[in-house]
Amino acid sequence: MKRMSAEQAAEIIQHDDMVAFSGFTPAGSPKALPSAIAQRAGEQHQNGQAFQIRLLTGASIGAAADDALSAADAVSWRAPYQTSSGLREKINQGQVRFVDLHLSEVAQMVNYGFFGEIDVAVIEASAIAPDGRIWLSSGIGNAPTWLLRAKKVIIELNHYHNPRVAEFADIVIPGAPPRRNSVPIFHTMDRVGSQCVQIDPKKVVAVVDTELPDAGNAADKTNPVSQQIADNVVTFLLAEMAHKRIPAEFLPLQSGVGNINNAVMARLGENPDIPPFMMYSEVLQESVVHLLETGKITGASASSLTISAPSLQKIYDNMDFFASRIVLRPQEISNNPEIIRRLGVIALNVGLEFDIYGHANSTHVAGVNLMNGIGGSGDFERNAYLSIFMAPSIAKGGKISTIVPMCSHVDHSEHSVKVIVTEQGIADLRGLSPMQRAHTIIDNCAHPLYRDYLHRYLEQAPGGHIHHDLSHAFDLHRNLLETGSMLG
Ligand code: 0RQ
Repeated sequence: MKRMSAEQAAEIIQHDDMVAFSGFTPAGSPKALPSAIAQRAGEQHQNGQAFQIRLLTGASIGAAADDALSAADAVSWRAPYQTSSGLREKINQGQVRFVDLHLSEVAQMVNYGFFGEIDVAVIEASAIAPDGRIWLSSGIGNAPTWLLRAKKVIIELNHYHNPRVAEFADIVIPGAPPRRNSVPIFHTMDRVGSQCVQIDPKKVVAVVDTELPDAGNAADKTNPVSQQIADNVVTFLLAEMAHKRIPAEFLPLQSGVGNINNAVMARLGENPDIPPFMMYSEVLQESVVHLLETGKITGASASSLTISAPSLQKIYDNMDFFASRIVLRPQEISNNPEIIRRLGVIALNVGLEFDIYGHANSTHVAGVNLMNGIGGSGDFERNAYLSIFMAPSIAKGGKISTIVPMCSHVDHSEHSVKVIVTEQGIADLRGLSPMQRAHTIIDNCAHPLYRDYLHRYLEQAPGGHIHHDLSHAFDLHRNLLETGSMLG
């Protein structure tokens, strides 16, 4: 297998190639090739040559990597999720074609050829054997599928990782329809696959040695609003337990990323009335490591360890403790609808806005500008035992209400959103008709600044089963776009 520098390996990649990166969030993503590809694009452009790749990933990659690639105009097409401000700008200017996909579906779509062939996979590995066995690192994502489908494979062999990281991996690839077998995961921590991926070693065209930690995401800040939302979520879950709608041993949790989710995990962790529980999630963030240590979390399944370098080091230093408590799966398994439904996962995600009937917008500000993408939120919320959506009731100091008459873009529909929680309170929508939902959401979740407006809208809106005034449903959004504030 040919050892070479990242710059030499980048020469293998050609204009318009479909390139697929390993990892899920910065965890397990390539560290050296993104900037080498950006540099190659810059050089090619200077020589008057076209050079842009089409880029598939697991979820986000390091924001710096997406920023570098988009700043160099190195990407023409991108899927399925991103969190970089530079790339976001290019997408919203129409310069990069972005396809926003449910993360569980991407591997299957590639297997069926929905996006054509993968020319080159760039995969971070913790180890590689001459016979073509490849061990991954702190994020699995779609790497197993990329390894099997790509015509050529570039391996970033990252010596930073403890080789024992592969003990977390449980790699299984579901078969093809119409006779696809069930994935026999009947308990959060069940292991059903292997620790490595076997490919034809002849496909490995380059091995690039690196020794780099996963790029950290911006540190989450705790704030009183997030804390209040977290308290409301805990109150709701305790009431569900008291009503025996959550069994005494609790149910596995999925938790998204960000301030609010971190606050929820911390509050659940410190509450003595919440029993020890498990996570069946897509990302494990910082707070989970601590809760595994205290025993509050007894096992965690995900696709990546999206944690700081010191926390990852702590895990590597205590592998005997963590190896049986963490399992990392390909994202089509961590986010698999069949398993999420079977295990009765409680899904905790954050949205940008909700309408008075319970539709949720997670992705497009004022219906037009992409924020990040749907990520795995849809995989979980549609199939969860309880889908809980959270948000502050206002954004931008009150210029924006996150409760609006009609969502300007819908990612999650009223048919599957079960509970909405803001710092104002809890709207439990189960069993409520649309008109009951509207009153509950306005009274319990909307900010007092916007409650009268929303009630007035509802009173004046004509309709049948659902009431809407189609000529005024987007007045708040129009005000925002025209004046910078929803109240005008
Ligand atoms: O902007 O930072 O400039 O003030 O949006 O909002 O409240 O900090 O919340 O960081 O948790 O992000 C939905 C984007 C929330 C995220 C979203 C502005 C607000 C702020 C961020 P500023 P907050 P968060 C797990 C599951 C989809 C993917 C997903 C997300 C900024 O949670 O991308 O769930 N979710 N994945 O001021 C205009 C509104 C707004 C608004 C907030 N209504 N209009 N701007 N903001 N509401 C992860 C994976 O899938 C890998």
